Amino acid sequence: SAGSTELSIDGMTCASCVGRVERALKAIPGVTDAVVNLATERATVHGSAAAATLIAAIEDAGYEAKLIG
Ligand code: 9UX
Repeated sequence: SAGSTELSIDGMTCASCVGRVERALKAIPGVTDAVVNLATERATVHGSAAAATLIAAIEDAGYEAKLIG
């Protein structure tokens, strides 16, 4: 695969938030999979999309996101 990106996400409070964020990420060209964990407030995103594009999509969905090491 083209690698993966780890993001921290702020503002998710229920399981439906997880679904919303995963759907937003999977809609981005180049994203092959996205897994969001409510408890850890992190997302693992696989594929070739730029981190800034991922963050913008999460913010458009109503959450805050940051790239983490
Ligand atoms: Mo749940 Mo998340 O009722 O934005 S969908 S809090």
